[in-house]
Amino acid sequence: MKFLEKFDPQLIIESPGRINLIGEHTDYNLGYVLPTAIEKKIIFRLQKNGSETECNIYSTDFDTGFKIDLRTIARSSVEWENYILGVLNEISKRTDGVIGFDCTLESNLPQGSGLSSSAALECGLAFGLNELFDLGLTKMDIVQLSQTAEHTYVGTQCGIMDQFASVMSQTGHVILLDCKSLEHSQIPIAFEPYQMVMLNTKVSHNLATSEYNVRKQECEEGVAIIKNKYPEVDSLRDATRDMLEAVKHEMSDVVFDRCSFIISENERVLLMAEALKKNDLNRVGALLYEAHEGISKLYEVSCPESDFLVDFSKDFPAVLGARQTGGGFGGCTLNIVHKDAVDDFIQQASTAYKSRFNIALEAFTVRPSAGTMVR
Ligand code: GAF
Repeated sequence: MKFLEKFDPQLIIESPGRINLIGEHTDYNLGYVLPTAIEKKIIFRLQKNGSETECNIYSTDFDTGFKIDLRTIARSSVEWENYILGVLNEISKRTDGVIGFDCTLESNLPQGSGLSSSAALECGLAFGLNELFDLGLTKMDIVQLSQTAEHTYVGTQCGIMDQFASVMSQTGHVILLDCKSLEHSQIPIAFEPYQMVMLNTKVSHNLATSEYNVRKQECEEGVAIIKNKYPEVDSLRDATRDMLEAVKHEMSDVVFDRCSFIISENERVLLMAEALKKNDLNRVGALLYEAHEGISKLYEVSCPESDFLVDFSKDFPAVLGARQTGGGFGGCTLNIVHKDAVDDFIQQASTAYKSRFNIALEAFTVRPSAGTMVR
């Protein structure tokens, strides 16, 4: 792109992906989650370009870019552009401080792998523009406007977890976040002598956005039925298993299963937080397997590839637990593996996966890392 010829970035921002230890699909049900940022990230290089309204965005990985006129921001037919445009649109509702800029993007964060490259893109841009133009946005503003950008420009009615984790994470900790009050605490995790190993199925079934929104609607349907009998219930976070059982006959089996998963998953997040505080790693592992069972059978957001890898890990004694992480329908499984067995585990899982699906598995270890920052 032409601007690269005179590109002299004034600011470099690192914006990480995230894993979620447990608490899947609980965020938009106003429950609890336990995510953290990881070392894999998107790097933004930014400069003011002297223009009032012209912006140039360029992805060095994909050797592609686009121009934006700040006076006419609108949705694009190119999906990734909407993450950028949505953020600019949200920022423009809050301040007119953004003028012409150039931005390059470089990433080692696999896309469509359940590690939230979307939130990394949204939050990194918002964070970078806030620094570059001194917009006065708080970290919470950045989290919330990025989430709204995803709703309005991308079309996924996501919860707040990914953006929160991308911005608020601290090295060596997972965040216990209450998605209703937004109260949160940082819980230290080390897992020694175990490590977190991600196995990337390399599949991203394109049901992800449509089915995600369907799950949200099914949960809302469940809440409406429970609320008829228990008016104090505003979200599945407020519902108990007894309440759900009391109205079971009024809902479809599917809606019952969805609600049942969310109620249990919320409980599991709190149990996981306790297990982490006691460093009870066997319990940590057992909760991961339990969660995956629900993800697969009750919430039905897994896929044959993720199920295969989780089942494979169950036969591997050095693995304490595993589950698919993120929105679902593919992406990565998270595995807690003894450090002495990591190489062997990856090698055997890769061989088994290749022979079953003819796909080369991608595998890497992750550590809880810091949120979006200026480099
Ligand atoms: C996606 C969403 F963006 C998150 O808000 C969350 O719901 C997650 O799926 C499932 O836990 O990453």
